[in-house]
Amino acid sequence: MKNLKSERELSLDFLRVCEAAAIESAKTMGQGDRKYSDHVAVEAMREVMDTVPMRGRIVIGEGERDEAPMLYIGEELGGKEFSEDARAGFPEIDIAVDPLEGTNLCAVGANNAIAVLAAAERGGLLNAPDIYMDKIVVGPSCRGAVDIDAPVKDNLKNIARRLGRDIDDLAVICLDRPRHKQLINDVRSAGARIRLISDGDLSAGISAAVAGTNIHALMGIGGAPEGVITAAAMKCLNGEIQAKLVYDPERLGVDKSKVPPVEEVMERLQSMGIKDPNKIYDTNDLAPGRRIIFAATGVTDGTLLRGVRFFGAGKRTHSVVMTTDPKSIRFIDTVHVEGGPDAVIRF
Ligand code: VTB
Repeated sequence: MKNLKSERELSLDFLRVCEAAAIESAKTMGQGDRKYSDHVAVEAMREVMDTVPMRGRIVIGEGERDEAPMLYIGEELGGKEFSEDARAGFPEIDIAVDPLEGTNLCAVGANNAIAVLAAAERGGLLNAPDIYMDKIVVGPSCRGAVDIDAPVKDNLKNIARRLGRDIDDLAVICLDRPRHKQLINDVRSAGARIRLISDGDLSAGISAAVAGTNIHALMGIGGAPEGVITAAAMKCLNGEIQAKLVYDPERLGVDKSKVPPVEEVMERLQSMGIKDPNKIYDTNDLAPGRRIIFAATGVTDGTLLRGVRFFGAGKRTHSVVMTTDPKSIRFIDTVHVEGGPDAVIRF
């Protein structure tokens, strides 16, 4: 991004991108077809993304080129409808997308499905492999107080101290998976409360970094791509993520046949330039960009965002758009009016 002006303008372009994906997937809410919900979100996101005045490149997307027709890793997009000359002056942007985070949530109409993306200057977002990642996410007051390798109890003690409360006043959010049996036991025996969610550790991580959500930390293993997008949000919210890639089937609590062989994963990591598979990533490793844009729109109702509402004369979406430079967090309530000159807009 060449200057602040272009970044500010782009953040509103990315808002349109997320709104479009959220609206299309919200139309499929509760239909029980998560793949279809995802597909329409991807299509809508791609179509609008291509109109953004940028030279964009997908770094985290729907998969490798041969497995995903749209928003695949390495896809270049943006600047459609502009001349070659105009395009040459557009900023070069790296983009991480999750057009429908929580496909299952949307398919059953459960809370917290979102359409989300992060963008930065070239090289500003880690090109993470699509494998699992162990994460701990906390808000600004707890930055520097947690260590992903420390016992759960110690982290909770430190979080409680920083927040000026007892451990039993804390709530930890965590994906409800068999792989988290030990983690869940540890949180319980430390005395903290726990919120188990069926899906969506990205929006859960963001909630942990926003005061007033009644969630004080996210812990556990989810997707690595979601970890990078969470890190981009943390840069805007002053929160912290620490993370480690997870490739060991034993830690995942799954049968070896369910995940690619460790040697294969290692080769892939090597080819992606990841030398140490056991590295502890912090917020800046995952999202090193200095000028980051994060945008998300609610698909179903959630902790931070309302879901898409449909009414006779149009649709209403609720989004958050955050930038690091200047640091701003905008909650945006958009009414998409379609009902002609007599449409009534409600407060
Ligand atoms: C993770 C998590 C996501 O899917 O990728 C999860 O980061 C998949 O985990 O937020 P499982 O393979 O254990 O189901 C989400 O929950 C939603 O896409």
